Amino acid sequence: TLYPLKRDWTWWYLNDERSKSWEERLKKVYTFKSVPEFWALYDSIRPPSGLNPQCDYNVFRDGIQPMWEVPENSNGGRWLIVIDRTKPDIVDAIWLEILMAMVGEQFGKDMESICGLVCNVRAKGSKISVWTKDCADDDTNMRIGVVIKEKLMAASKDLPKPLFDVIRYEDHDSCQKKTSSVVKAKLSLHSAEPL
Ligand code: M7G
Repeated sequence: TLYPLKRDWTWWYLNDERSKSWEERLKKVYTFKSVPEFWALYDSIRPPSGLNPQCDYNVFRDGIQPMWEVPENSNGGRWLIVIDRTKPDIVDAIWLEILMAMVGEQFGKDMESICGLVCNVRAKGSKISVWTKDCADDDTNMRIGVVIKEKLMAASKDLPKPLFDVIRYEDHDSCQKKTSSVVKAKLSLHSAEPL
């Protein structure tokens, strides 16, 4: 294979079929193992902005299912970016930037702690998140967050405003038990603060 990736990644799609359970809505799309395979897939499917509300994309390390229940995620958490409902276009830019960073191994030794990337397309404002294995490992999660911030700041340099205001880390456990839409963040990084 030309330009193999260091690891294989699986792209998943969650459809918007209301009559089905969450698990039934989740489908594997394709496992890519090289740079050309990644771009062939990326170019042949809709960007997040083209999906119906309630759909998700997930790109996870091959072998890790994109759900809370599996051992790789059950003690994990996520770096979450909430996208302003009035700026749906920037979802595609943020998605591609973080996707390329992840598939391109930009997180160094912390790649081992990354499970995958999620985009939740929602009418109230879409969300993009990087799932990591251990929600208690603040040092690793902070380093991962700093790389996400650096990539998004670099991608924002010719824009009037940064692509994000804040990214927050929250554990999956609190997201599942949430009673409101607010979950207390363990860590946060702001675009307005120096790197
Ligand atoms: P969401 O899609 O993370 O956020 O969760 P949203 O509120 O912005 O739509 C919505 C619902 O999808 C949850 O309340 C669960 O019913 C289901 N769901 C989401 N995730 C990530 C999982 C998962 O990992 N496992 C299971 N079993 N259900 C999930």
